[in-house]
Amino acid sequence: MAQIWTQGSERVDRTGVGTRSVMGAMLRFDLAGGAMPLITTKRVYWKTATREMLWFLTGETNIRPLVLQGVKIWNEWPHANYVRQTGDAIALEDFVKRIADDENFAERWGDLGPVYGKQWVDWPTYRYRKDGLYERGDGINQIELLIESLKVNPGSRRHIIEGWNVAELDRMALPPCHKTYQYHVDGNRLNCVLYQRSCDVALGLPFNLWSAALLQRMVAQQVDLEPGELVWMGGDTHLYLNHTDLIEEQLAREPQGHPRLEIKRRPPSIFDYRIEDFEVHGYTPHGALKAPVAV
Ligand code: UFP
Repeated sequence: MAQIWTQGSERVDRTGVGTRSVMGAMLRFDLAGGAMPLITTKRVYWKTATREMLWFLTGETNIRPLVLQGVKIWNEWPHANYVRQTGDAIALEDFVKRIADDENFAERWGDLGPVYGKQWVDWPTYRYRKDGLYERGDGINQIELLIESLKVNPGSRRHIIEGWNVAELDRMALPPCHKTYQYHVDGNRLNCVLYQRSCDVALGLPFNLWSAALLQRMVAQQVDLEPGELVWMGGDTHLYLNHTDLIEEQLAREPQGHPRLEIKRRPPSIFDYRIEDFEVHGYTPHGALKAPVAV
């Protein structure tokens, strides 16, 4: 954060807010002993990030299940889309309440398009017919294939989950940021490299790090390996110019404590985890810091 804030180049970005940004960044974390990259210089709502990860794994792309759990992180996008398309300047809170109360409304306006969940567990395929036209084939469950390939062929260099489905980017509310996960078996340890093409370091990164480590822990548990190293790699790694207060406050704070994640049971499959399965010990962060998300 300090490096980007002092040395990053200022650029105009899609949202019009403006950022300071560096291209190409790396962070490494050893997850041995339950250690987690859970930021302590502000409170990170790890349960919210965990609920989002479990939602990805269901293949769901509608915000309604998140809204019903009180998770707000995706609300801005369908709201902005609704306002743009209908011209109805409904307040965000009222929009979200309608998503919760009205299933039909949610179906029409709560979907984010084929984002992470869809691509991870149901990547679309096409079958060409004799007449030259094509029809939908069965979707590909990348997560299931990953678990299988880690078990059957641990030495492979092809253990990848990919979110960047080029053909469907234009239908996604937001093209995937944490787009590529690659796993690597080293003895009894499971390592992971995450490539994130675009990173809002103040608001996005704390979530993205937690979630990547969480997924790595779940995958490791399912294939009977110990969690190893998480290597995070960023493309456009930036701080928004309207996050100044948060950034300066956070940079003035000292990290404190060593949070650990306990997974309390071993569910029968990667798709069977529940929020109650996760407990964090030793998390004593500084207070929460708020800043506006650039939509
Ligand atoms: N962003 C993240 N992490 C995420 C996510 C979004 O940092 O998991 F979904 C940020 C990065 C960027 C913006 O600031 O959201 C996406 O904008 P763009 O698509 O223009 O890169």
